[in-house]
Amino acid sequence: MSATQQITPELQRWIVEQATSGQSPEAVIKAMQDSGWSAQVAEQALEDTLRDHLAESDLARTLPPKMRVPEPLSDDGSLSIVLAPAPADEVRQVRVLSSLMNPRVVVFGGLLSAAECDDLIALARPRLARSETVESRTGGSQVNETRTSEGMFFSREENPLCARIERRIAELLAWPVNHGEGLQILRYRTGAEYKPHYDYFDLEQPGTPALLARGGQRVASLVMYLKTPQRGGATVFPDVQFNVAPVKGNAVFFSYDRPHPMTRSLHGSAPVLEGEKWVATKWLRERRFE
Ligand code: PD2
Ligand code: ZN
Repeated sequence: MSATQQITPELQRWIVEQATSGQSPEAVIKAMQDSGWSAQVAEQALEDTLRDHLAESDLARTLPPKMRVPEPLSDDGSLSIVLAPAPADEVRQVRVLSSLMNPRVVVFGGLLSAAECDDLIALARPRLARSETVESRTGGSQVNETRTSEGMFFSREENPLCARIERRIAELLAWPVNHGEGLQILRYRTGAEYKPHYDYFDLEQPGTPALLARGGQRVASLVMYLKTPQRGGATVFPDVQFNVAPVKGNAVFFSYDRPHPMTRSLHGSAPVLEGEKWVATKWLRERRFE
């Protein structure tokens, strides 16, 4: 094809416009020939452009619809967010350490105090059990080899510490406390990991409708680090090769506006190589979660 016969985005738009306004392929090719295109190149351009256009619109039809997601308060490029004191809390300056748009990931510094991290661990420790993952085939849960941590769930606002942290998160992310699940605590001993996965519920699985009945989809996750391991244990986003260091008091937020891999929200916990890692995970739902 000569340099004068490049299929530019403008030409592609024009071809799609002609086709969708009812012009026959012959008329489109004739018009292109009249403006200097060879018949063969014009036919090829028409075929390629319409095939790509159809593939895109098929994808748009089969994608689950977009949902509203939480967005960290005033993430306008400022490097810290001042949270007004919620009841029983004090003014808190949370640092924005990193921010990515696609996938949407924000790393916060200083979300929890050292004492809050220690207290959550102390409350959770006696209740730890081998972690289970939500089993979306049935809507129940099961022990899973991809997740070698131990964990427990607090119910929402189960104690004053959980309630205070939940109010802080609600303010930071502008998402109501009652749209969140209770905090999940995980302990990873040396060697433990959580293989890459998505946190949203898979629409293909038969157990998903039962999970969605209680508050709709998960639309965002906040993983808060309660104990820094000596080595390893980063939270990883393999699609964009982005790793977050698990530093006590810090947190990583990520959202997914549809239950689809195109959100690039695949994430996992790299194995802890030395020491122990503890986290608290908060999942946020579309609607009120009861
Ligand atoms: O502990 C983590 O870094 C981690 C990684 C992936 C936690 C979760 N997922 C989770 O709780 O869903
Ligand atoms: Zn996860």
